[in-house]
Amino acid sequence: MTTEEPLAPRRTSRRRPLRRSLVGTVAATSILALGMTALPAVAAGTTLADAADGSGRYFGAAIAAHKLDDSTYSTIANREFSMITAENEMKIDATEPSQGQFSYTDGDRIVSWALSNGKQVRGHTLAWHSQQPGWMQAMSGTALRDAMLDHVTQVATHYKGKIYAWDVVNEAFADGSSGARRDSNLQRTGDDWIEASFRAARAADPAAKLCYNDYNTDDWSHAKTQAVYTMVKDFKDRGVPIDCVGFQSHFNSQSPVPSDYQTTLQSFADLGVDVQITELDIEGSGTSQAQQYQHVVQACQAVDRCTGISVWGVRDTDSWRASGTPLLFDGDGTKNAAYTAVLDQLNSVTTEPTPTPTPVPTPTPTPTPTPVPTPTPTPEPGDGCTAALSVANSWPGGYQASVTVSAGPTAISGWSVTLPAGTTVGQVWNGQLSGSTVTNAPYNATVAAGSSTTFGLIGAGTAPAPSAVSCTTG
Ligand code: 9MR
Repeated sequence: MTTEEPLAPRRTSRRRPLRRSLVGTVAATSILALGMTALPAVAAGTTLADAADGSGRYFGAAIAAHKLDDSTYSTIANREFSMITAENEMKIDATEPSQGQFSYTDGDRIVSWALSNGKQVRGHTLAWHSQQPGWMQAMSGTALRDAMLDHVTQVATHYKGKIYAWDVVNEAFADGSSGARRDSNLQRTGDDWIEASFRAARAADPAAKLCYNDYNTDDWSHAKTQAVYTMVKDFKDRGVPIDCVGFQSHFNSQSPVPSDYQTTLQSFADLGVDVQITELDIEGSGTSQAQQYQHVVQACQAVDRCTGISVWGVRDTDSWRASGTPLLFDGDGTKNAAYTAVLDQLNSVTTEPTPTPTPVPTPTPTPTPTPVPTPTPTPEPGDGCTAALSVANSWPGGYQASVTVSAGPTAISGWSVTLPAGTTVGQVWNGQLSGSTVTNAPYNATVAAGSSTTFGLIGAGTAPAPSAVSCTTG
């Protein structure tokens, strides 16, 4: 057990690039100078966030706003975690206590604490049968559907640009063997309430990853897992905007980590979505708990699109299941055996840096030729980018399409796509609509030479032909 000490805020984590310091850089450079190909050793991460960052993943936790004043709590949270989820503060009852009156004080506190300490934020959650305010619980039908979509739009807009991923819809499937949707007031507004929520979230914050999040979906053989899989596959097939699936992963002796957990994560990832472990806790203690934690981390590491793991609280005493001591820190803030197992497992997998080509030693220094400046090619009007439209889904009176914007042989730093005259567009994501022109969003202006980016739209009437859209740069 180690006593906790405050450390400086850690850096923001990003997927894939290795951010940890390299041990013995000087020695490694000497080896390369001698023409050998040994890679520099990577320093082991000493915190969960740094250790996870070694393979480009995040390690996060659920945080309660009122506990940030507890210095033991906030010191551990700041030091160990790179992704923050508000445990309750961004739920529907917290953010819209009266219809149309939004309250963001506690959610904002968590988001600004996270961002000012160099962390990212998972938003939890926009549409859920539980923790609804009284006014919403009393609603049904079209009024409820409208209120739900307004809630999704308002909250996602408020936090726009600050959220790594949203749990757009939480826990929409029934437990047991039915494979059915969970009955709820939201479900009774129509089966399409989930996709409608995702579309509204995409329109409000196009840069956030949009996740479906649930529990008891860890065992690949369970009906609930299969039902969620079928829905995600259908969404991908039909172009419903979904980017990730969250596995809450609350485990105990009645519901242990399943042996096919990795198969589950991989199967979802193979649908073309990221997977994330979003609310991990495992009741128990000592070696048995440590081994189960290690198994979970290992399963995530084995799946390339498993982008991160969050535990549901900081210390055992902070947990919604405190009596089961399910977390990585004891009540007094000391690390437990599971902590060490997780840290060691995270450190066992790193994304190696790309080896630098072995330099050939040259005994006599050769004068360096004066570099001849390469003129920057000026793109000709119209040849800097091309655009093609593809219909993902259509229905009587409308359609959903994606438009791929491709750069030619020169990188572009801004683009505009003109839709044919008469096109009526209701919604655009990953782009900004003005009249019949869609220009890049701030985050997808740059497209490398030969690469492409995509935006989406929902239109009325009949979709334009694939080549009826044109692209200009700038
Ligand atoms: O940890 C949360 C607890 O403080 C709340 O009382 C509870 C109310 O529903 O929600 C807990 O968090 C839940 C999460 O939002 C969704 N998955 C299950 C979590 C544990 O119940």
